[in-house]
Amino acid sequence: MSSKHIIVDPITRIEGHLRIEAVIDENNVIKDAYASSTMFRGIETILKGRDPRDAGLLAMRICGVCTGTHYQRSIEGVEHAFGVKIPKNARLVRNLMQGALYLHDHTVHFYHLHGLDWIDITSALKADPVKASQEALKWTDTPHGTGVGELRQVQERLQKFVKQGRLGLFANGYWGNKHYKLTPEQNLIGVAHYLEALDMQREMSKMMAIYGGKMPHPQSIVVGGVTCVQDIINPARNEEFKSLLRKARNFVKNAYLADIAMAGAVYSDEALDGTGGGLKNYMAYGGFRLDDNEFYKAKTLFPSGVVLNGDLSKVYPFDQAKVTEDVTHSWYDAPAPQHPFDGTTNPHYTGLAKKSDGMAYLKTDEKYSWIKAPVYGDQRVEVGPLARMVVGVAAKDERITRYVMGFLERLGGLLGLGKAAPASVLFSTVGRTAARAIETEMMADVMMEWIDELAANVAAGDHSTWTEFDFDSVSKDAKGYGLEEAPRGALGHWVKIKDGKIENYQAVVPSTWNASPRDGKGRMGAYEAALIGTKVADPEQPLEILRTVHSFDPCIACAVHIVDTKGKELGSFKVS
Ligand code: NFE
Ligand code: MG
Repeated sequence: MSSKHIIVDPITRIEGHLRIEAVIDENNVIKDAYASSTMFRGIETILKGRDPRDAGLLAMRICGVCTGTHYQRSIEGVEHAFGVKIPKNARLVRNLMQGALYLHDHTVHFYHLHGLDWIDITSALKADPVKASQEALKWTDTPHGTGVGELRQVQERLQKFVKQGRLGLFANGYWGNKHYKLTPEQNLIGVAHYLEALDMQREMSKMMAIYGGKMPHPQSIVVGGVTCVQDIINPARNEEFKSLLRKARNFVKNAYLADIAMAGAVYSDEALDGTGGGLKNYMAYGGFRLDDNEFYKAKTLFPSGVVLNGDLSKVYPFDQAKVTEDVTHSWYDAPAPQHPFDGTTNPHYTGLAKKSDGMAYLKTDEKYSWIKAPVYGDQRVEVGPLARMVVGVAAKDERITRYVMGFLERLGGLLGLGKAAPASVLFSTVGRTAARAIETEMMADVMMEWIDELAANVAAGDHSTWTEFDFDSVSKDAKGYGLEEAPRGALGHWVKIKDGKIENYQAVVPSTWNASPRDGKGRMGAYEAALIGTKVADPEQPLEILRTVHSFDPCIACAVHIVDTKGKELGSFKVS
């Protein structure tokens, strides 16, 4: 049987350096796939020996994309270790900041990182703006920025690029690939929203900056609470946040979600046949505390849990003790899979192998990635928005079920099924992308409740923002973890403190779970598994690989937490 290798390196429109090697058969169907991070960092190592109160400031530098999320997790790990309970205002503000991150990150992801895997930019030139404006009304009653004049302007802007012979920010796409299915009018709507989203993400950033002082890398969270006191007790600041939230929410509902319904309906065959489904094991650490109960006893917006083999009738409780990292196929040395409290980061790079064709290939039987392979119990799992929605539905969470069912009913209607689309459509690349939009809408709605709750709490006279924490009076030996749901999925920081200093520190991050290589038992990571069985229309333009990998929203800086100081060659795209 003949087989060909498709190497995509680097994958673009992601954060960091990721290489995918896929093997396709004579029908261009992917039979095997390997995901490799080609960059190394080392922040967990830097944290050793530090004062635990400083951990957040260092750990935040793991990533500026899911900005502030490592900062919060790190501080919560230390709070957990010392049993520090934060005031209600601090909890709400942390949720609002993290919620603003979701709005920002998911919007940027869909339009600027992933959208062009579905939207054919140049096809939009052929659209009739009048028809496109009517088309937009099919997907929402109150479309965003799709008046005839507005669409005509977008088309003119695009035309200018093309006439100059350079596509600028749209250069190097696989335009015209036959796996693009939207009509020119639908593509024009997508392009219009792509441009709008550039403005919108600025407004979403401002939301984070109101309570965070700046964005990226907010500065207002400390062990015990938050420092943005004036922004909390001043009703004008809360109102400013709310007014930005209203704007963001409108965009999410009338552009993002509408476009997802449109793309979901047009690409529904790829959802119905489960393209890109992959592992079908889903895990959430759970997150966004809804009350002030003790650590990990609070009710959370996203329940924690594990769903196996896409079986929504059962949800297994999540237990952090069952998390380990395996480095059999990762460029590290460790004697056995390790729980993060005892995890090590000892790099051992063994390189790629040059073959007779002169190309370098991953040594897939040995070590081939800077990402470790996390394992839950004895399972490889996927994390992220889809995992949160799946676990939420399986756990019968009322709110999540309502949003997910609302979307499936709408999709069923659009497809003329006469009933809701089956939940199994979620177990696909399209489903993963839809789940992210569904949770963005839910987040925008629930943030409206939180901002009102915050304003009401302050108005009732509670101005508390920080729980005094006297480091001198606590035991100097402690350990704790900060577990949450970052935009890309389950994120945990584990900290062990000895004699008042950090003795060990490990982060197990969403993209570590999803982008990981094989584990010691040869079982694939989530990206790898999701690529298997996908047909590539044109191996010279591996659009389908981008689609599935992008649907996870890779962030390799997060996944590895290390910097390439050697300037290693990242290779080039090659089909052989
Ligand atoms: Ni660098 Fe991150 C998120 C975290 S990814 S983007 O979301 O944590 O794994
Ligand atoms: Mg780690």
